Amino acid sequence: MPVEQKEGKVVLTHPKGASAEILLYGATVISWKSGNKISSTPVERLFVSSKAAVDGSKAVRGGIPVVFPNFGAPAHPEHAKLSQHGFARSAVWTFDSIVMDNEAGVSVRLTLTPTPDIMVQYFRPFHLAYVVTLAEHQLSTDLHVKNTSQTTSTPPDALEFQALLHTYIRAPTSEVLVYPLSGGKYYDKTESTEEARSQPKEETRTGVDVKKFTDSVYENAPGKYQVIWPGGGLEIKAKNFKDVVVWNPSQEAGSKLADMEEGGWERFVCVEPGYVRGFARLNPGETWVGQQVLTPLDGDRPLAL
Ligand code: TA6
Repeated sequence: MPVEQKEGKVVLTHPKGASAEILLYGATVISWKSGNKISSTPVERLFVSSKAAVDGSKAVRGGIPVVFPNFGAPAHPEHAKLSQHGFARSAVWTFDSIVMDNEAGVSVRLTLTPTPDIMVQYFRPFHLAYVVTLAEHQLSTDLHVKNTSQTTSTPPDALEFQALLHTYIRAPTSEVLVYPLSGGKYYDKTESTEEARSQPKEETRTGVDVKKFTDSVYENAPGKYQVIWPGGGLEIKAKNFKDVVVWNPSQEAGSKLADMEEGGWERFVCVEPGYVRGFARLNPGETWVGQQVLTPLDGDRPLAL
């Protein structure tokens, strides 16, 4: 049964054993089990805290939360009433259709349009579609944002937004390295003052570790990343997500998260493709698509990038 809908989630099963589970709440992927070219046995590739709410009571602490229309605290006047990371990860999406179901893989489409709860905090019309595709050794997640405004005002009713896929990669935090960020410009959100947080830094490390509290926003990042640890790894390819965030709260911040399991900060790194520096802008009728493709690596050495 390649696509099953049950208990508020959609379960995808690949003929060769891979699987994925997507909550309709937040369109959050809460599980992705996959083998790789060396070992066909599917293993869980994402981290979800055992204390995470998966009952729709709050955004999931783990998996792949969908962040839209704002990343972090609202910075755009139109987002003033929104909470951190926007409403998409806390809204109930609609299962729209099965896009593909064959030997190559299985793909489903979820949609979100303004609900009454959204409209009390955000006035703009929009249409989101989230297409999740499971292949034998790959998971793709594509976010389609459309400005559905019908007005012909001058200037046109533009939709300005940020978007990010907040991917929690299951990995040994003390040993994981993220490539290739060297030479990139990033903003360090762990700095104690707003002034320091707003000053760009240059990344000098070949492989970025998260051995300490890390919350770095890399602007205009490469768009292809490798997350490597002894004995494992994951490749992330991103399209139109021009930036990438690397986050691990360590015990310092992780122990303060009510839905973070004890020591959970030692078992993941967030590598989050996003459009978060500045705002993407769509005129009426225009659509933007951000894509993330996750592929388990066969070993723990960075492939030629
Ligand atoms: O993506 C990193 C970040 O923005 C951190 O600053 C931290 O707040 C994290 O997201 C988790 O945010 P959440 O609202 O899910 O607790």
